[in-house]
Amino acid sequence: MTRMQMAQSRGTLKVMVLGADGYLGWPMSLHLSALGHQVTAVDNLVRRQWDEHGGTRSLAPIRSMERRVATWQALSGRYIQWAQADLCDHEAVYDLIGRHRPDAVIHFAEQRSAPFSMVDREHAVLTQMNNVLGTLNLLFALHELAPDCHLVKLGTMGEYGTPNIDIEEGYLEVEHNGRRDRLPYPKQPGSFYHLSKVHDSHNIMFACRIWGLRATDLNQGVVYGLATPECGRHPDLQTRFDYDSVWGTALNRFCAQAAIGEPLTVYGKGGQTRGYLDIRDTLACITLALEHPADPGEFRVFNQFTEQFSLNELAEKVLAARAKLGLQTRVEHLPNPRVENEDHYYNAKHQGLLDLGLQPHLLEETLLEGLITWVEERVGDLDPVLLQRPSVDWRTGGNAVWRRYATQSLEAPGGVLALGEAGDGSVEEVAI
Ligand code: NAD
Ligand code: USQ
Repeated sequence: MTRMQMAQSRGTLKVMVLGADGYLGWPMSLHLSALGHQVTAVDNLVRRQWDEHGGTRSLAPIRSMERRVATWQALSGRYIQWAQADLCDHEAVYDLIGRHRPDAVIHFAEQRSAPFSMVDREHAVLTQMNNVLGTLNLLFALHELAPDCHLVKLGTMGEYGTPNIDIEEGYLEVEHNGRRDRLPYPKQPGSFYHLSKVHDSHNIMFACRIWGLRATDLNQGVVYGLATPECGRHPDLQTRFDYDSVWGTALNRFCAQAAIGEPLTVYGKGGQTRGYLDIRDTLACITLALEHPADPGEFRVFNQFTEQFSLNELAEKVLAARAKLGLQTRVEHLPNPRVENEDHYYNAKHQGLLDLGLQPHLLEETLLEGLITWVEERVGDLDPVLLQRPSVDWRTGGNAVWRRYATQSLEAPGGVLALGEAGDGSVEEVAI
């Protein structure tokens, strides 16, 4: 029996959540803990530094990890082990994997903003080094110390771009000069951030092939919502809500703009179509992937979203929800700061997780009304400048709005920009 089979027969997994201080990693840690799994929550807190660097912040106040974990323990009686460590510090990664020998690792720990990666050379380099090298360190640690561990990696639907054919789940059956093969689906990502995810996918696929690692790559669409059952139990357990043009997704921004009666900032024509899912479905999809692990040597790919919408459709939905609350606003089509198709074919498959049993929560007006009202209640904490104009242009980088808010220094994570120097291998584990 492998360690994974033993863990499955116990019904309790040792799960390490990387990026546990983030929008998705924190609710995921709580959810798995509530299900009775043994959770180690890992983060280097760099996202809090990037917020300081860019003058941005979550509209929901985010407590320290120590306080979040302590509140969860007081409320639920369940213990989450919190560890501060940087994935770019290979000694810290080896130490964590070697000591905990997890049955599964869920990897959220990356720089996840497309605009942030497009500010200038420094931000592009930081993004790709942080994401690609962090994942590479993890792959080597798993190979050497926990080869049966199931790696669940968060990728993104944006890896595919917007091709003029249907998007399959990871692979494409191709016939060429009379021969057939099943090949990785062609990738045409739209930012240096999205490219980092493509590089990760290739590295993970290669590691599965040569070392027999088992991995699930989840090409996730844009996530919305805040209300998970566990986060809703106490204000200390709240996850983040970003609304600025660097970290805030279009839907979050539209809800915040609607809350203060500002026009909704649709970039360009608004035909840009993406996959979307409720945060509760993110938790459900990842739980399903954990319960049905990839086989040794398998690089399994799921497209993780439940519905697709164009920006114009999303804006219409927000306007309708706003009107129901008794106020009007309007759409303003801004010159598009990104280089992307604004009017295109989009049909992405997403059958794999449904086959495993996913029961989607679809985007309803009530959820949008709830989000708009939630922002309205915090309107005093909202910075209207961050809500309006985009601060990064794909052609020219960070603009005057970016420069007005950004501080000069951009701290290199874990010594990663100085390639020869590793971090100090430190893992700070806090016993509560
Ligand atoms: P987030 O920025 O809120 O959280 C990421 C966390 O990872 C942060 O807490 C950060 O401090 C941590 N981190 C980054 N680099 C690290 C490193 N080197 N070592 C240790 N910790 C590190 O992002 P999120 O919205 O929660 O996204 C999580 C993951 O899901 C990302 O990989 C993102 O690409 C992917 N994803 C997110 C969405 C979405 O809509 N939010 C959609 C598709 C995919
Ligand atoms: N957009 C607007 N107005 C705005 C903000 C964005 O029209 O005020 C447009 C963008 O131009 C783009 C679309 O909305 O066409 C989506 O942008 P977004 O900021 O909502 O999302 P994106 O940059 O794609 O990134 C987010 C997450 C990222 C994740 C990705 C999933 O930040 O971590 O990987 O969604 S996906 O889009 O499927 O690749």
